[in-house]
Amino acid sequence: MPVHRGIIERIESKDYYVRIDTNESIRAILPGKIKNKFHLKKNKQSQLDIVALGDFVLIETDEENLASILEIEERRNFISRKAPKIKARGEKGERLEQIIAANVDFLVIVTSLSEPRFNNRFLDRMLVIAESNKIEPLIVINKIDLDDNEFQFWENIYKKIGYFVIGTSAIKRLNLEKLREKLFRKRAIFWGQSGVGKSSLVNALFPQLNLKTKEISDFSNKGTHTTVTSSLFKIDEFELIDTPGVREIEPFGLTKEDLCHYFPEFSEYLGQCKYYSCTHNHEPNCAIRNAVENGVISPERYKSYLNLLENIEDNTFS
Ligand SMILES: Nc1nc2c(ncn2[C@@H]2O[C@H](COP(=O)(O)OP(=O)(O)OP(=O)(O)O)[C@@H](O)[C@H]2O)c(=O)[nH]1
Ligand SMILES: [Mg+2]
Ligand SMILES: [Zn+2]
Repeated sequence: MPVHRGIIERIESKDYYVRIDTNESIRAILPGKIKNKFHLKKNKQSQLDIVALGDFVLIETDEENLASILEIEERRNFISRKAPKIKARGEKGERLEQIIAANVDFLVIVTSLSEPRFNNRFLDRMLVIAESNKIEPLIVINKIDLDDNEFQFWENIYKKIGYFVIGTSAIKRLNLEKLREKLFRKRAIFWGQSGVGKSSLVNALFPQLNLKTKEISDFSNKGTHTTVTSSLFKIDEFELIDTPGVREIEPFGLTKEDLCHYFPEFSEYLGQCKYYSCTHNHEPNCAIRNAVENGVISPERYKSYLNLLENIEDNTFS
């Protein structure tokens, strides 16, 4: 039986679409015995998905050209979040870890200034996910053709921290070449709220994909997601993942102690607080709070930190 190595480019309920070296896409299933083996071997019960988009797998095809997954390779990295509240929970009712994609070079966080409004809490949560998984984030602020009043303000905040920030318009085709250059020979996942223009950007970069985007006049469709399944596309030397819009975003497995390490601009002040176990929330002589008061750390970023910290204290993390 022929065995191939490939990458998972799409998952539709129990069907796994695997792209092999010849660029052919093969539909495969995940046999029960592999599922069990993987659970036992890797103790991954806390994860919702055994096989995720971007995973490298070995598949075997039989005479009828039915394929099954034989092996799942170790992930180089992955993007995950706490599974949405409606999804399956673990044995103790805890929210499981949902893997969005594995083995990526960039997390492209797509935002817009209006329609929908810029949401920096949301962006900061995605940045924390990128930092905690050691994946480089790129911040895209799309729809600059509509409104660029606040653009400079946010660009300054994130550029100062050292992040790559780019303002784009998928419709007016602004700054697309600069973004494309950055993505050359990389595997990048586009992630963000619904309607910010993820699919429009992917289309604008690679018109041959012709992905479905929201109709401008489609008011009946308000609040629903246009993209419903994540897909990995390979075009020449680019690999892009388009994903459905995210409604809520909670990083998985964060601890109070670790959180401050995922705000890069905090790093030079860590260890300088009066109390060794400072949470940088209320304690006197806190180096982080001082830096906020002195205008070195952005108050907006600090608010995002507190907002996440509070979530962890609520014990909503598992
Ligand atoms: N003015 C303007 N409109 C844009 C731009 N990019 C996208 N849009 C519009 O925004 C709407 C949403 O775009 P989509 O690409 O479907 O958004 P999405 O992020 O893929 O949404 P989901 O698939 O639901 O997550 C569409 O009506 C687009 O035409 C832009 O740069 N400027
Ligand atoms: Mg979309
Ligand atoms: Zn402190």
